[in-house]
Amino acid sequence: MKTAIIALFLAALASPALAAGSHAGNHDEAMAVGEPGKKAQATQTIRVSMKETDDGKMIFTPNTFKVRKGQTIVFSIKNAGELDHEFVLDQEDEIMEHKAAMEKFPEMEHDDPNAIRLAAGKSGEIVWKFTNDGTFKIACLVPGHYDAGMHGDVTVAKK
Ligand SMILES: [Cu+2]
Repeated sequence: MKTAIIALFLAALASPALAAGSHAGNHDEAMAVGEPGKKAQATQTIRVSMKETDDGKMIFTPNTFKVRKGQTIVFSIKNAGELDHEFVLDQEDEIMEHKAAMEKFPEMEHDDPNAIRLAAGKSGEIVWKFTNDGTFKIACLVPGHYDAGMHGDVTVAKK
């Protein structure tokens, strides 16, 4: 009996370690930044454009956001540039980890509720409920784009 319990315990310990090696490993965990929202509960729509600038930068406009804990926001996102861009919303350490993964595997595809990739001229939206206060980031993780300026800050205030 005791052996069986230890085996279960070891199996439970081993699985997160295995999952940590893959990008898909994070998806089942609750995210600090919040959770997918319901559009009917949204209290605000924020329009965001993504593009390259004439002086070689890549930007989100706007790139600072202030919301309140508990709020559901519709991010209405337009790629007004000429390249593919993505809008990824997450906590900073996840963004940086993901950025490094994208630099190694540029063809990586995502199907995450907190991220959207848009081709030039396309629009899309993310409906997001902010369940924690704190400071989070948005970023485009197409290799090189973050470093060209494609990131922004999301401050979630306590109610
Ligand atoms: Cu980009």
